[in-house]
Amino acid sequence: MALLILNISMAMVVLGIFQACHGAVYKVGDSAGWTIIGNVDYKLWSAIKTFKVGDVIKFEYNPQFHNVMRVTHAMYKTCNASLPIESYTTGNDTITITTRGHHFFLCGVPGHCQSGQKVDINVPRVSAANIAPTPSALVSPSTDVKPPSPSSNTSASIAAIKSHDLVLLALQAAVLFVLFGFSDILA
Ligand SMILES: *[C@@H]1O[C@H](CO)[C@@H](O)[C@H](O)[C@H]1NC(C)=O
Ligand SMILES: *[C@@H]1O[C@H](CO)[C@@H](O)[C@H](O)[C@H]1NC(C)=O
Ligand SMILES: CC(=O)N[C@H]1CO[C@H](CO)[C@@H](O)[C@@H]1O
Ligand SMILES: [Cu+2]
Repeated sequence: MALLILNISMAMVVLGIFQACHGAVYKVGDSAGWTIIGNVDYKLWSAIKTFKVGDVIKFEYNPQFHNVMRVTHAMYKTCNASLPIESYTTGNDTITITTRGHHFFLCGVPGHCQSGQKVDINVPRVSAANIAPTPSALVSPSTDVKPPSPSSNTSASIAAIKSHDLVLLALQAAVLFVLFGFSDILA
């Protein structure tokens, strides 16, 4: 019985890690939120993130003073809020990214976009997520590496396998190891 509970809880830990990885929640502006106060650099905020399809973008703000509009690139560039693709006004808006490419958002309150309240959520069209390591790739990493040119292309492809994914796999391996280790002890 204790073993069963242990197995279930371990499975939930693995599942939790998996879900956390495949649908991260990003709060725009972090603790500052969606605002014109404090000159939050939303360009920098998004530039240092690696967004993926399935991620959730969260806008938190006082709906009396701000809103969220998804717009085209041209409207984003010129802060034109006259014909948004989508509008959000709850002050606690969560938007799940379902497609690759750029997703442009701005605040439609006059002057706010011009003050920098706009953000570009970019999911790279060709991303490292496309070449996620498969078990076979991890077991035999050297088979498809060309020996004559180890410099540029090999390092490029290794860098493409995001360390994030490797950490995840290592974590899952560790959890499974603990699971089997405990099973042996209790059995
Ligand atoms: C704003 O965008 C809308 C929709 O694309 C367009 O019809 C309108 O002419 C634009 N206004 C300005 C001032 O650029
Ligand atoms: C926003 O909504 C989520 C649930 O959709 C809730 O858990 C969270 O507390 C809300 N945050 C604020 C600031 O209202
Ligand atoms: C053999 C091979 O794939 N060569 C490629 C190495 O990477 C450069 C660009 O980084 C490509 O131009 C080569 O075709
Ligand atoms: Cu605003």
